[in-house]
Amino acid sequence: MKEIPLKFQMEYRAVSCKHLPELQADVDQLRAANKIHNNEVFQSYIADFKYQVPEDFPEAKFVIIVAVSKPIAKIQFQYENEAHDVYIGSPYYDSGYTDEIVQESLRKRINLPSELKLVQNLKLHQKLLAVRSGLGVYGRNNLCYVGDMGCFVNLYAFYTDYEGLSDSWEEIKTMKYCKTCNICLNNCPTGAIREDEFVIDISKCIPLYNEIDGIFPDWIPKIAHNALMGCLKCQFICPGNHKAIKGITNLGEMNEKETQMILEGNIPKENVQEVCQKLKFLDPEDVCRKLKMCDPEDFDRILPRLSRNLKAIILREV
Ligand code: B12
Ligand code: SF4
Ligand code: SF4
Repeated sequence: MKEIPLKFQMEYRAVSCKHLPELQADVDQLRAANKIHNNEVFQSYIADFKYQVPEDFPEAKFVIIVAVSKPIAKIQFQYENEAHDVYIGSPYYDSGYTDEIVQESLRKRINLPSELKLVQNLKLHQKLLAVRSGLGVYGRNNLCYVGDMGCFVNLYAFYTDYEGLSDSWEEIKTMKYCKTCNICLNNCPTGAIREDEFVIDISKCIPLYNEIDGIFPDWIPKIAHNALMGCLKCQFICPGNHKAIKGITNLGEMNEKETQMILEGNIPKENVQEVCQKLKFLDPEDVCRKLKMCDPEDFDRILPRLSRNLKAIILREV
């Protein structure tokens, strides 16, 4: 049986399915108050999320929310005799464990009898579930913080028909540091984090634009771009991450030639495998984060995005 490597921390909570209507009510209230932005891309990610017992698994009794530590990564690009440390947000690179491994590890942790099921569900607002279960708390940047792992975690949700779990249910909580802290608000380069409203303005949130193809909107300041994919400005400096930030994964170095190839968006076939391997890049097409490492065969599809994002960081060209 495969297990999550020991260097990663894993925590979980179980929520009885009887709370699903309450979870859905949390989201419905937010929607009714017009706090869920109607940005098309954002809506395409969350439109079919629903807290309800899955139709094809009516025996489900609990939904288990799991957090597994996932440090951010750093890769050094050599360009015109200068070294540029470029960071990659935690969802976008392969750290060595897969959904299947998380699932198997969870089975073992909860001693799931072999005749019972554990079914992953990607169509849930996972942070809310994590916070409601008491596994984590919200930060002002709207991320979910789980103990010493900070917000550098992958979240996973699984339904199970196992009844031998205890129901964990809490009020929605904010991280205690946030009471007296404004750091992320002041450091967000686009003003997505707001003074007077807890829910961030996701239409201003950089990952919404740099995860996908396209030209960056010109209201994003040139100096805002800070990660090969995603954005780390509200996470790097957050006191809630002071322990987790020490565990950055070092992905090594891209030499001058490789950097140039990525900037030009043109990698000869014979180099693709190696570049792909070094970047350990996950397929961002799957926004629900199936954590499938980008296939070298498919790298052509991702390359324009990487090239655009790297140019924005190293050359400040957008
Ligand atoms: C859509 C999406 C995005 C969108 C929108 C982000 C967003 N804030 O919604 C974009 C592309 C911008 C994005 C960016 C990122 N994402 Co994202 N994303 C998702 C996805 C698919 C859905 C999120 C969602 O449901 N949003 C809807 C909003 C409404 O939900 P919410 O933020 O929980 O909102 C709740 C609170 O606002 C609360 N609330 C309302 N009022 C109040 C008031 C108070 C006082 C309190 C305490 C709470 C509260 O109620 C809301 C729900 O009812 C999830 C995966 C999943 N299936 O859940 C990953 C996920 C949230 N993303 C993740 C990550 C890591 C990121 C990035 C950090 C990646 C990066 N490095 O760039 C950034 C962070 C941006 C940010 N500051 O939020 C992780 C988060 C891990 C964590 N520790 O929280 C997830 C869970 C993926 C995963 N499985 O690991 N993401
Ligand atoms: S930077 Fe400060 S306000 Fe923002 S999430 Fe972290 S502790 Fe909270
Ligand atoms: S991810 Fe970047 S743009 Fe989005 S809220 Fe955080 S700092 Fe702002």
